[in-house]
Amino acid sequence: MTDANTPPGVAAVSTIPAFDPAADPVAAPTAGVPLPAREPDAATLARAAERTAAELLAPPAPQRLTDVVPAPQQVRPDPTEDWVLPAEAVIVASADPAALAVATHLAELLRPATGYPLPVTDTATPDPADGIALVLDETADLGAEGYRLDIKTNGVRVTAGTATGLFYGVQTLRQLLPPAIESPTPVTAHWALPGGTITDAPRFPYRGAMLDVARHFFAVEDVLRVIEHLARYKLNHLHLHLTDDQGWRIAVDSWPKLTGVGATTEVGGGPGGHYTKADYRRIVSYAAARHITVVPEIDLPGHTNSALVAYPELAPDKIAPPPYTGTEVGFSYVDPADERTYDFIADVLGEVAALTPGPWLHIGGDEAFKVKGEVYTGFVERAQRIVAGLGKTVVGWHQLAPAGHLDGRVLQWWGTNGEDPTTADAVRRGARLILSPGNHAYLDMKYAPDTPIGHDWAGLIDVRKAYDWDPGTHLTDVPTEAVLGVEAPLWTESVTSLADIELLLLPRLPAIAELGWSPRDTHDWNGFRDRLATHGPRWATAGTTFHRAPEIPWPATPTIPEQRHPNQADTTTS
Ligand code: TNX
Repeated sequence: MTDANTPPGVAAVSTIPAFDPAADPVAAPTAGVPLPAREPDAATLARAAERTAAELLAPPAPQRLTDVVPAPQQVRPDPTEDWVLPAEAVIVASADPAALAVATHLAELLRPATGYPLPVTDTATPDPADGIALVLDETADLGAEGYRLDIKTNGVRVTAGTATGLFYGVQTLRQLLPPAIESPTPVTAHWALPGGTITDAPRFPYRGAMLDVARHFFAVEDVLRVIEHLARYKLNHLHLHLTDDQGWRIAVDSWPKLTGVGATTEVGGGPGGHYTKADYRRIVSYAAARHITVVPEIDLPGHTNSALVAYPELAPDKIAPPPYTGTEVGFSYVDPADERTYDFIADVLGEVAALTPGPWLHIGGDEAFKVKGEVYTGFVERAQRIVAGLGKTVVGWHQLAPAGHLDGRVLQWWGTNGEDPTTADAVRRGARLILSPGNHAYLDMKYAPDTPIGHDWAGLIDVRKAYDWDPGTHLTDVPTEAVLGVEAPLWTESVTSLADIELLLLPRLPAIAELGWSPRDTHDWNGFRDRLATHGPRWATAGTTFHRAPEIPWPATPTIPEQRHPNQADTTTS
């Protein structure tokens, strides 16, 4: 593998299989070169050494075209068309700023590990020419997010009707390169791609994950890392739970004490923190560059202790409660009987809407145990109208269901029992659903009793439990057409670092992503398990923490170092 393509300063070879004496023709005569009964002569030894070297240096077989998560709609392998990315490859895109941005993103993904220059250009009619072409073709009939990926001996072509489709084609392409592509520094490898064609498009338009930045605050950089994980698995929404009892995390100019006072706490007594408007814009644009829409949540009328500490006038008794750093829920609420509360909501939602290019505004609505019956529905209906007045589509937890319908409204269902007549009724009145069943999609649930962090109120969720359900049929009396998609929420009462986040996200996030993207007829636990296993070495190479779930046949290679959480004895036992 002393490759002319190897850039100077390249680190050690990472893809040569570990030397195995049992497979060594010198040490094990049956494996290859027959050795004479007595001492081998020099020529025989030289031939054996040559054979060993050739075997070790032979290019490893490329990934299989089918080893993609989420599973594509259609895969047609053609091993006669395998291709190797050359050092001089050029990435050429259609002459369109968004297509060019995807090409630049691809180059940025491939440059660190390959060390190749991978210049990016655009032209009216892109052609692979032993490189990679990203072709926008509105006549391609691939839908708003679909793509076709053709890998042939003369290069790779990704075709899509939109830049979003090209982006997803690029994510697939990335998974088809060897795991070493995830290395942050140059490595020598045979950058082979399996020949054939993939044609792909998602099952559901909404595929998301939620990060609770209120219970514990996470720096912008951590959120950007989470966005990268979403993008890799073709998720297109990041829901940020921005406010809760333990902290208010988004700057609001018209109510400055929300962050001035309300952001200084978090679960366990840590310092908290908040996003300035510039921070939030940075998150939004980083997400947008990865074709991900941010869904901001301001949780109302409950989960508002941090706001009440800052502005006691919003509290029912007009007395500031003490700051809260515990993990109970359901005790706080803004005063639904005071007009000032609705001024507050209009101001806050107005500023958040102005910062948010996406169509959604999430108003929470969960666990407001002390605001009951008509007072609750009346409050929600006013809040829904405020959102509509801002030109946004309202999203709320499914507790919003009994409130009056408002055009386009979306309920996020987090129940654990699919018999939910109240939600089914709201759907009959026009609501659409995002499914986040607590006992399948809640990433804060433990995998197993010994998972060092997380909850278990909705049960344990191992990878199979996360994977084995159907969003299209999960709720009784709710038709598939009412399901906008799926979302995996990560609540962070027990989560304090990026490593914690990743431990709970991986490998379950890809399972939820597959439910959102892949056609139901590809659903197959055994196949998923095998495809998912190929991602272990990728995460390991990228330095990403993940749970070595015992039900996944991770490849037995030394390329997966143990990823251990500091609190964790051993994640491999259940
Ligand atoms: C319920 S799910 C909550 C959150 C907690 C979570 C812990 C939902 C809408 N509300 O306030 O963080 O359980 O799993």
